[in-house]
Order: sequence, then C-alpha cells, then structure tokens
Amino acid sequence: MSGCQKNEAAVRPSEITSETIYLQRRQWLGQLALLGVGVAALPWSAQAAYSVPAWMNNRLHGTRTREVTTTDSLTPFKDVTGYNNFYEFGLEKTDPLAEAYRLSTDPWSVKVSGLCDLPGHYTLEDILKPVALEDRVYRFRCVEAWSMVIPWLGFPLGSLLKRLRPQSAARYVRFTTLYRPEEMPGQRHAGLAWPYVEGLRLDEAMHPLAMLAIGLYGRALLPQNGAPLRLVLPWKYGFKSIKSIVAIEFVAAPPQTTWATMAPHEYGFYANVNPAVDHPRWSQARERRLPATLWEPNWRTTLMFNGYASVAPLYQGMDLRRNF
Ligand SMILES: Nc1nc2c(c(=O)[nH]1)N[C@H]1C(S)=C(S)[C@@H](COP(=O)(O)O)O[C@H]1N2
Ligand SMILES: [Mo]
Repeated sequence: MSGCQKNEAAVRPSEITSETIYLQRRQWLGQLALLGVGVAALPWSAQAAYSVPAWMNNRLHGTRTREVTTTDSLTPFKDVTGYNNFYEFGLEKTDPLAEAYRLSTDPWSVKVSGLCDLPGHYTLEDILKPVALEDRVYRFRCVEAWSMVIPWLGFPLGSLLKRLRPQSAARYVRFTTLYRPEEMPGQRHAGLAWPYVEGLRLDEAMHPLAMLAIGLYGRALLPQNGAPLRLVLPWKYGFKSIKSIVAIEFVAAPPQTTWATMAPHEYGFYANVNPAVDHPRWSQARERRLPATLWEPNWRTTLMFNGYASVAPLYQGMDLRRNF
C-alpha cells in the first residue's frame, strides 16, 4: 500500500455528526439516480461478462430499512466500482475493474467451521433466506488515507454468526477469501500469501455496525467490490473488510491475518481508524475523500474510529498505540 503526504486540514462540521442520520426519501432517491451514469462508464467487458444470477436480483426486490450515518454526499458509483483494492486481481487501483469480470460467483457457498454448533457448507441462498436486507450508508476509510461514502446493501454480520451458534470457547472469527487463480490473475503472481485472511474478535464481529454486504447502490455487488459476499467494518481500515468470502471459522486464539502477518509493524490486527497513530510511512490524521485529484485533493480530517463512536466500549482499557 502506498503513502501520501503529511499536511494540515480543517475539521468540517458535517463530519462531526452523530452516527445515524435519516435522510429524506427524496434526497436518497436523487443520489441513487447517479447510478445510471456510473453503469454507462464501465468498460464493455465488465458489463457483458459478469452476470448477476437471477435469484440474486430477485432477492434485491422489495422494501428495505435504510440507515445513513453521514451527511456527506455519496461517492459516485463509477469511483466505488472503478477505484479498488483487490490484490487477487492485481495491484493497481484499476486492475479489479479490468480483470474481475471473469469471476464466477454462482453457485457460491461458505464453509463454516470451528467452535460453533452448526458447522457446514452453506449456500449463499441459505445464508440469505432468513435475512432482512438493509441499505446502509457508511464512510469507508482505507489505510492508504483515501476515503469514500458508500451505500451498502446487506445485513448485520452478528445475525449470521448468532444463527451458527458460537460456542463459549469461541473468541475470534476468521474469514477467508476465495482462492481461484484461474479467475484471479493476481493469485498467479507473488504478492500476498493467498488466500487473503482476515479476523475479528467475536465481540467486534457482533457489533451492530459490522455488516456483510451483498450489494451497493441498491444492486448486487460487482466482483471488484467483493461479490457475492464481503465484510464491511466502517470503523476499521478498509483492509479488514475482506472480499468474496468462502470460509468463516470460529476460533479461540487471534487468527493470523494477511496484512498483519506480512507487515506487522505497519498493519495491526485491530486496524481501527485512529488519526493519532500514524502509519510508519504516512500520517493518518487526514484523508482524501474520493473523487479527488492532485489539484483538488479534497482533504478531510480523519476521525477516531472513523467517527463511529459507538464502538469505543469494545476497546476500553486497551492501549490503542500497541493494539493498532
Ligand atoms: N480478498 C481481499 N479483500 C480485500 C482486499 C484485497 O486485496 N483482497 N483489499 C482490502 C482493502 S485494502 C480495501 S481498502 C477494501 C477496498 O474495498 P472496495 O474496493 O470495495 O472499496 O477491500 C479490502 N478487502
Ligand atoms: Mo485499503
């Protein structure tokens, strides 16, 4: 992950808001209208080759609850789906858009194992059957000091984990991304140790803000964003939000996660957004809100826990410089 320069930025009043703000319906629909523009901007290959299964599109019909946690405007669809980190498809921000249309995501199943009463292989349809889908607008902050505002579509991670009946010895959850080098060109080269692995303490995973997403902007996820199922943890740096999940394991000890293993002095297990703890190579005090350019970097002040103060009790009594 690359660096950025240090500088000062002013706090915008719009960023010091309570977590949950319900927008007017008309305002929301106006923002969704941007979607039409974004789809047209996708290259023909990405539009033509990746098909969302019909059952998934059907599942997205119907009314959903909507929660908006920021007054900032949404990052346009074309940026959310065109500027990505998904190293399985390459290291450049535009590689996932160019390469990920090859991914086939139907059928999809998730292997559940470890310290729970209901291990097994669950199809995505099984996972979604009892779930009430929600739209949730979250700020999203990458450790590389850029950020977006994304309207996710999904459901609380905790609701799925509870269904699987964690045992009392389970303290952590470990998530694994698909390993399929035929469809993921980045996995044919060195880079990261594949498959990509992430993890959470079980109580973090149960926090109501922690989400499993199957869509964004009201549509099914495109592969570059981690189709068909990915984590979204708005108070943590983006690398915790693991994409294209194929395994969930309940474990007793902290899992070895990809980035924390690869560069432990740079990327911690917790990876909570924290403007007071800089990355060794750059400041975390501020972020570029995308879309941004060199000429208009669109700096924002980074907030503790990315502004999601309700997670603070999870870390009470911990030294957040050591447990970064
Ligand atoms: N499997 C996998 N998950 C991943 C990554 C990755 O390279 N592989 N990149 C992470 C990083 S660094 C970020 S910032 C987010 C980006 O999510 P987005 O492309 O949907 O914005 O995905 C995270 N999840
Ligand atoms: Mo990231």
